[in-house]
Amino acid sequence: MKSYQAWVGGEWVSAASGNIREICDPGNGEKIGTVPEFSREDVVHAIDAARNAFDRGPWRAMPAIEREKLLFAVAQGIRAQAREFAELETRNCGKPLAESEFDVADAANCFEFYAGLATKLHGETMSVPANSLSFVLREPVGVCSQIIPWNFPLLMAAWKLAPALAAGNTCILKPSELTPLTALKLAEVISQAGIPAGVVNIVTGPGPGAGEELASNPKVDKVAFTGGTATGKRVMIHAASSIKKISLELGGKNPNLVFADADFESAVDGALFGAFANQGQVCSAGSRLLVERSIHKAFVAAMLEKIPRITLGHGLQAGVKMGPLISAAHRDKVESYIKIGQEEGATLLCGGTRPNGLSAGFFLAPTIFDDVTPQMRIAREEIFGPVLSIIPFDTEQEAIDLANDTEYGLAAGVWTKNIHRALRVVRDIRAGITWVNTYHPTFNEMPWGGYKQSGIGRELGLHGIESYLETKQVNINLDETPIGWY
Ligand code: TXE
Repeated sequence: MKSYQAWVGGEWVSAASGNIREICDPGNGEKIGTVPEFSREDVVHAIDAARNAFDRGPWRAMPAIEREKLLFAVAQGIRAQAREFAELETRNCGKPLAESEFDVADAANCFEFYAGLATKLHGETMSVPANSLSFVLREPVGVCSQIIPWNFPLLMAAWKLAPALAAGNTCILKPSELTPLTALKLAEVISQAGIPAGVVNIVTGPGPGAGEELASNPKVDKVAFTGGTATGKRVMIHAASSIKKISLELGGKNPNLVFADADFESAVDGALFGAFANQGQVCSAGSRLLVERSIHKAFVAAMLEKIPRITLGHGLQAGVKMGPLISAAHRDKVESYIKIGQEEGATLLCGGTRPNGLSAGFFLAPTIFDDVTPQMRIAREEIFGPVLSIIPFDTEQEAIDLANDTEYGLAAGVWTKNIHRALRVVRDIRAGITWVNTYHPTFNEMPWGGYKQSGIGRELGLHGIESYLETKQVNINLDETPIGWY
């Protein structure tokens, strides 16, 4: 069992108290490492290091092309150890190795995308009414707190750090207390790449305490948060105390709409993958399946036929398609929703139970509820596990209304061969990410984020760097005569 340290001010450090937290492999319950359990005071040191690196360090003033080279070196460092990163990710968060491999490659791509963007940031100039030369400068926001969840530990670290660093900010990143290991390994890569001390700080500790300090400390200029909507609301309240810039990527109860004219086989695959990838622990999971009534029964039957192919097991085992949930407590929460669904009168078609022979890990069989009505809690609340709720519909308008009948607005999928219908539905759905005849692919080039209570702002793409940039107007008087006002 490896004992990890946090990365602060260019040094590996422990908590001042010496407190540690044991990190567990959710696939078998084994302890796989320890990390420091930071207090608020420990976090303050990391914030001071980031503040100092921003105010007095070389990063902000460094030519963009030098920052670009360093970020490319981070991407190369990730690729050079892709196998180690993927295995560590699977051991820490449970997802099948193939999914971790995909995430690791995507994390490297994310650093490359923003490395390239570092040299393309630019201001603008406008013609103004006075005799003045006026232009706009884009500058880094400053010190950024970045708080991320446990479902995509390395990828979320990349989504947060890469744009912030490209823009010239300094960062304090806190991974989830459950999944800190790949973020700490990333700190090794970042230091080897030559990013100056204090520019990136990786702290480990609990949300209440360490996380709250990051969200509230007045020396922090911006908070970027990904996690549950309830926690996001608390982060907003903390950030309000010093009017920090905020960006939030929160939960979803995402509709996946299947019309009778869809390609049947592709839609069945898409419905299952949308719901069960990463054990359903995905903010954009297609957890509400809306199916046109004329194909509803046949569609459900085809899905059930494929369920046995979702092999459960430890993510490092060959052939495994579904790993464990992140923790015993989270599985309890997901199971409580299965009970709620049964009590509400939905029909449990499959799953709902823990699989045989895997009792050491936090496994739960893929679960499908049919005959779900829009008022049921399993149709409205984010369950964040392998639980799919199916709701039939009769008309296109009804499908759109059902899709929008949610406090969330993160993602939505549409399956149809009718291009007119696809575009109408995409236009009318209130969500930040939409898919037509596919579900889940995301690109570093494209903006990611939600409408309504799914968040504020966008990550990724050209939009993703916006929230890491300040905008300054500069007005230069070209007229040498005094103003003579008084
Ligand atoms: O996440 P939290 P939890 C949803 C999902 C899940 C629920 C709760 O429905 O069941 O949230 O999961 C830090 N101040 N999502 O409790 O609390 C915490 O340490 C500052 C959706 O595991 O959102 C971690 O680093 N920070 C989601 C991060 O917030 C705080 C992904 C996320 O934890 C804090 C995960 C506080 N008071 C869960 N409390 C998505 N949208 O992808 C916690 N944290």
